[in-house]
Amino acid sequence: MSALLELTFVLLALASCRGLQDSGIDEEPELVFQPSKFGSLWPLPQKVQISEVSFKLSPSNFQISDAKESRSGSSCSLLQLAYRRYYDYMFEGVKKVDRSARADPTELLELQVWITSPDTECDSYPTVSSDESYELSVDQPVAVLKAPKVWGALHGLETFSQLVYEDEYGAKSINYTTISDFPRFAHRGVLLDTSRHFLPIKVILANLETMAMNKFNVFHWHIVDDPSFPYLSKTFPELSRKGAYHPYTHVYTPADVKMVIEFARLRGIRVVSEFDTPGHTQSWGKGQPNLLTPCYSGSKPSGTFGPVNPILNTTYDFMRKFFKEVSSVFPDSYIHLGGDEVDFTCWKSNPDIQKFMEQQGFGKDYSKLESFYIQRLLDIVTTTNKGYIIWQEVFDNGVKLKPDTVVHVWIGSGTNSEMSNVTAAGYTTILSAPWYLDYISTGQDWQKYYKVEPLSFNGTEEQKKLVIGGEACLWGEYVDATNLTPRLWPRASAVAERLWSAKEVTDIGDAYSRLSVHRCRLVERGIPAEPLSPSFCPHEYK
Ligand code: CP6
Repeated sequence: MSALLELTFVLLALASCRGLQDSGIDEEPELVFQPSKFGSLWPLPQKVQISEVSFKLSPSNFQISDAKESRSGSSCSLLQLAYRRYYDYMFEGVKKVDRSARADPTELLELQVWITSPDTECDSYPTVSSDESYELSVDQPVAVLKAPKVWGALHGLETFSQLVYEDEYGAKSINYTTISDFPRFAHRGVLLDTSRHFLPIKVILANLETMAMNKFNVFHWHIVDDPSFPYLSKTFPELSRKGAYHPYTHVYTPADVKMVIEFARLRGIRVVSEFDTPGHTQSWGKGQPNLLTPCYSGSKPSGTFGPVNPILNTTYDFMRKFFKEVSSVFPDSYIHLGGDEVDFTCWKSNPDIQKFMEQQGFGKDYSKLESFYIQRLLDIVTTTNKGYIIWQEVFDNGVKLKPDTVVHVWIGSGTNSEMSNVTAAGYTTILSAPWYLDYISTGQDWQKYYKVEPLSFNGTEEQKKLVIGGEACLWGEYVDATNLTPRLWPRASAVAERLWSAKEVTDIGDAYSRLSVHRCRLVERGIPAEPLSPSFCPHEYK
């Protein structure tokens, strides 16, 4: 189906259904569906020129291959696997008839992938400073995708696959196109929470695949929390044996974790694990006696437990061993250490903690005790040679942080003073406050996420450079395998474009047109992404 026909269908759908206005955010003017001159590209590349001239693509003649000049040979399995994935996405369901006859002169026969830098990074892990840029030229006789590193090539393959459409006779086509592209922000993440509900590996991998289709590059794995501890630790196997929802079925074994990390790497995605302490740790207490603070009721222990006990040496011995393991299991150079929402009630009730507070001269200020714990934890993690990310409270409490600490802002609006304060203090920052996708309401709330401008806070140019990106968060209280994908997609796609595309890309009508088609593409690729409005997808008629 041609892009034009595809769009006509959507137009018809809109005309026959006047529900769009009702389904939008109340004060929004009605979005009129107008085909974007950028087709269905999502997120929109930095520079795009698409001409009217088109070429045909046939499954039997078309191939993706390494350019002769490419610095990465056929030995780069990351690229070879990506060629296959994208070939399959482009020709899904199209019969491969053997047309050994000459190709049509207007046919595009090849996409050549040319890695230009001597160190292609084929066998490395992506990092926050990876070069993700690429240049794509779709022209006869061959299209060329040029990228310094494999990471840009992966993004370019996704873009190329998004340029392919069906003409009115069902033949695959692509227009003469020139694209030059790179991300606006280096850190573009999605947080999934596998503690409130266990997420089967299959669901995590499907999410990583969808992240790649949206050029996200960080999977923030909020792997454990109060309700369950599904991470199987080799050093402390009791943690998941007692703390997981089920000791065998609801755990991530070392092999599972490896698979997630490799699947993500092959798509240019970093896996940043979060082991949140000292709060949010109820599940840790089940398999690690004496780790949590016993709460008191009057002069007696009440039998309940609070945050990690910060006054025992054994706590720090445990953390040293635990984070030594974590730092070797997860290859990323950052670990997220949490530090959010510490409830002081239990600490206040405990006489030993009260005594310790007095000895240390902390008075009644329990945030000083929290800082005391975090300070020691940061020193421990520093010895593993990892950088760390912490939730904003740790900064707010005045903990002494290494200059390269990343502060994750989750409270307030995008324009909040927290962004000003954190960057004024010289810290690198990630923004999540406006992007809590577990919060749902009726209507097109993707527009609310889309309209956020991450750099709209008060601050100097120097401060704004410290904002390395953001994350869409999908907390797991009401999310499991049954509803994760439609709740996250395509709403997270709005965040993806905000973090990738140029600052000036803010036309909500154009975004709506492209996102509608992008959402149909996700569904066609097997991702059950929810609809934006009353509409239908062209593939429903195949
Ligand atoms: N779990 C953890 C959560 C939240 C946080 N940390 C959270 C708090 C408030 C809202 C949404 C999520 N569920 N560990 C805060 C970072 Cl509105």
